[in-house]
Amino acid sequence: MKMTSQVISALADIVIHAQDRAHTIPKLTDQYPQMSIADAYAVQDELQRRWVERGDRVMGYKAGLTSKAKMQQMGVHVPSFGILTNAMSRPENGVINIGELVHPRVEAEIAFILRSELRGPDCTIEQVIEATDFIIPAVEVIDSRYEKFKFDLTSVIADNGSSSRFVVGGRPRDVNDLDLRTIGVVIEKNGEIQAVGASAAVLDHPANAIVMLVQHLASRDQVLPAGSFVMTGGITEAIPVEKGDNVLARFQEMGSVSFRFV
Ligand code: OOG
Ligand code: MG
Repeated sequence: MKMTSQVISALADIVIHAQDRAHTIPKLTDQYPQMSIADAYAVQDELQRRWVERGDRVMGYKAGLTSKAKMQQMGVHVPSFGILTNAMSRPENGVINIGELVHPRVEAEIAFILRSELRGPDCTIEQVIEATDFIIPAVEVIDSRYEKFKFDLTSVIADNGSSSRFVVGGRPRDVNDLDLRTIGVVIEKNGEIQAVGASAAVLDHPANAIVMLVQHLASRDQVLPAGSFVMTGGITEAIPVEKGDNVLARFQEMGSVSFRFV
């Protein structure tokens, strides 16, 4: 049975409170085992409504759980999608206040900026490439609000895919100038290598994450608007961070992204 709008709204209250005050909550499916994926995306809609109401701007979307490393790390084997707002964005070479977060982890991702709209259940990778204005390196800071960073697909979707912060850096590149399957990435913490990977880890080609996102939006009668910023998912497993950590992600032929936790 579909959850009522009252229940969806109550769940959005719980999630937004945990996100804003940086505290953990039990998995929503502990209390609502019947919650469906559609219900979880309805909670996201409600989160978005509240963010816009308080003046935040939607910048685009994130795909998550799109690489085997991430799926294995989290024990969830289906990609999820979430909403990104300007309030989550932090400048390159800046600082992120760890006191505002629960148990953050960092992920190196390739982000796409779209020049034109994408729509429909039949969206192809060629259409994604055609619609892309440029790609740029990004580091996502994920921060599940669930205890011990443990969840199921439904719960993580309702928590907006663990989104908390993201930092864009490096240099923008034309999609036609690079082989998007072989972009190497190295994640360092305090000068020590934590993980290495190549972009094919994301669904063979990171643009496939956008194909899946467009299909997902089509199933909800939505489109991916022109100008959208989309993060395609962590290439390697996510790296836990602590106060004082310096994060540096180096992307082959795309420059690097760095910042510090204070
Ligand atoms: C879910 C979000 C995953 C990614 O890039 O795979 C994600 C999580 O692991 O908390 O953002
Ligand atoms: Mg991510």
